[in-house]
Amino acid sequence: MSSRTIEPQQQLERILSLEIARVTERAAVAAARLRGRGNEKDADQAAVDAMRRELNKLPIDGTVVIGEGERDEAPMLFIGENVGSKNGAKVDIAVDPLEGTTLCAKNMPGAIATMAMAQGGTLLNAPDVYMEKIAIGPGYHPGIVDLDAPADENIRALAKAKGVKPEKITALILDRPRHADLIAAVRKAGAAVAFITDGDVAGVIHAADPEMTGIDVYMGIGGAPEGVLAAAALRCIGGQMQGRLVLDTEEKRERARKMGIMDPRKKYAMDELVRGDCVFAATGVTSGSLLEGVRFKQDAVETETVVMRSATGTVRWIRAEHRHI
Ligand code: VTB
Repeated sequence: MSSRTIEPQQQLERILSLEIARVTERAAVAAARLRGRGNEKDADQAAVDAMRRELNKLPIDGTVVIGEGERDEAPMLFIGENVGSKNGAKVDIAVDPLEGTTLCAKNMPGAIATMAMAQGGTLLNAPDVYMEKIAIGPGYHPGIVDLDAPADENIRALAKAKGVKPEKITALILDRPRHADLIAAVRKAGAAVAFITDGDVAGVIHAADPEMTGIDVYMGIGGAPEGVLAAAALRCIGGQMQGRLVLDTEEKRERARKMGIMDPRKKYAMDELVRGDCVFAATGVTSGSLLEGVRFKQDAVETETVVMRSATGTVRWIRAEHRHI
């Protein structure tokens, strides 16, 4: 570990990288109280309320660029909402207070509370539409997989770069009917498919550590907000990702235009989804392969959080015991 000189501008971000853990912890605990109740809306609302309360305590002048929806349909943490104490650095905020509302409502593995923060104006302002995504972990030459290449070609290229047969490659894909052709192509190329029912922020993160997770590549169409959050995480831990918004109606293209997206077919590289240094945090709501869920004990509540920082690539796993929550 080398000693580094820390620029004043990085100092705040450095401190905030631990502060944001508190934000996702609070959201996770609030959502976890409603695990397994079959009520996605209430669990989401609880997470949103808790996250917003905590965010407003941070010494930042924050703008929500990825949030709960566009202003008129989301009462809180809407896109454009100003958060924080307002006397601090101008930052962009991406939030998903409860990523995997269904997972939480059904008490299934993998629900998380997550957020990312970056310098003002550096996170893609994406509307809540779908995004085509492909992501792989670190250690590969840039561009060895491409969103526009056929899936079988990507699998073969990845296998070759890894020095293995395609049979040794596993692609993680959201289990949706829209992915039938993709799944067939991946399998035809010889690779295996692992499914998730929800939660593709964690899905993309899995691709960054194939030795641990057995996942080599994340492929398919998920939410655009989740895409920006995943890109923030990947920017911290290393890897490659591309995304393209699915703007298949004039109404969606118009919404995107209002957010400054003029080319509806643009393929975004990871560093266009997140254009500068960022911090990312996620806390488990239900236990999954990335994080343990919230544990309610007799006199304490336990959480597990991962916090990442792109400036240094530091990844911290924080196991917290909360006694007054
Ligand atoms: C994915 C998944 C999310 O939305 O982004 C998915 O990661 C995409 O939407 O957890 P569909 O469910 O319509 O396929 C979520 O499931 C959140 O709603």
